[in-house]
Amino acid sequence: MSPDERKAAGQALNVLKSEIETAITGRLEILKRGARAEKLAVERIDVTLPVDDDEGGHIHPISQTIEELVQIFAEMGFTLAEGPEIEGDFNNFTALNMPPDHPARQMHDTFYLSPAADGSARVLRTHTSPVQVRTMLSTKPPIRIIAPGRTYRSDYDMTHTPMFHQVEGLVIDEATHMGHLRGCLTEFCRAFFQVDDLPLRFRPSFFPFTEPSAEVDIGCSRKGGELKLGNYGDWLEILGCGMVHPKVLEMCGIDSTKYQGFAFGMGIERIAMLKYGIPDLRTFFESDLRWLRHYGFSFLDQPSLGLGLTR
Ligand code: 2NL
Repeated sequence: MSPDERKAAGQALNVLKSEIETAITGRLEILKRGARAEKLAVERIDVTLPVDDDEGGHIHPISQTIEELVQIFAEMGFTLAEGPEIEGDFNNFTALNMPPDHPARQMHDTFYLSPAADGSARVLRTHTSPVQVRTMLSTKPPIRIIAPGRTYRSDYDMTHTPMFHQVEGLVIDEATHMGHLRGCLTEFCRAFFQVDDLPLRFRPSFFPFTEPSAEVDIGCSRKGGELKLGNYGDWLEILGCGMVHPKVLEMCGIDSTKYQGFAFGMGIERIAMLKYGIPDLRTFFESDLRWLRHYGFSFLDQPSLGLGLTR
């Protein structure tokens, strides 16, 4: 083309190019809008449809109780910690001030598994303490954790099942003391059992992993054969606790001259039975659908046990 022809053709081609671009952009926009409308139509949920939660599944009382516990402690600043159900001898016993010949080991009715490759014993954890041991070994204080989960002991009668649930808590800082322990557990028990003036009584006790140690009772009444929680003069044991033993801190890599803290443990079935009036422990694990429909919770039920803290 001559330079003049080239100029005219170039201009015409540029116009054509921008027309094509506009057409493509316009078409793309229409296609996108169409795809979005189609996606929305497919994903549409009719929230006005009735939910039949009587025929469907239910939340097991243990799951509900764990969710409630976690919510209450989370509002107090605790973090959820979990660990394996198969544990080593060190994490389950030795680190908790129970050396191989310690008499307390026999009381645990431990399920032993085949030993690990290095010959050390492997067990089904007899409490959730090894979760705290793992946390202390892997993180620096301050520590504030709550560890709910399955635990195992070779025991089966009216009040024992070989698998049961426990929740333990651990707080480690430079100046954590028994006053903090008392306040924390009082707040928890009142929020969990929903009794504002629930009294707590701390009785001296013994655990190899805490010093001093205490067992905690909550106020109750047994008048007329009916158990009621509150300030009625009678007492019911509910949990164990204490200041973490310096030997436990040292075995878990924490300087016991700089740090101290408290720990506590309780049985989840026990507090669930108390709160929800479930009379027989063994029914928890029978998978009886009538029992589950009666004591189970709707998936629409949110644990609503906040402490009402505004912080
Ligand atoms: C109970 C008593 C308790 C603990 C558990 C604990 C854990 C670590 C260090 C020190 Cl890692 N203590 N746990 C302490 C006192 C009592 O449980 O009656 N449980 C059902």
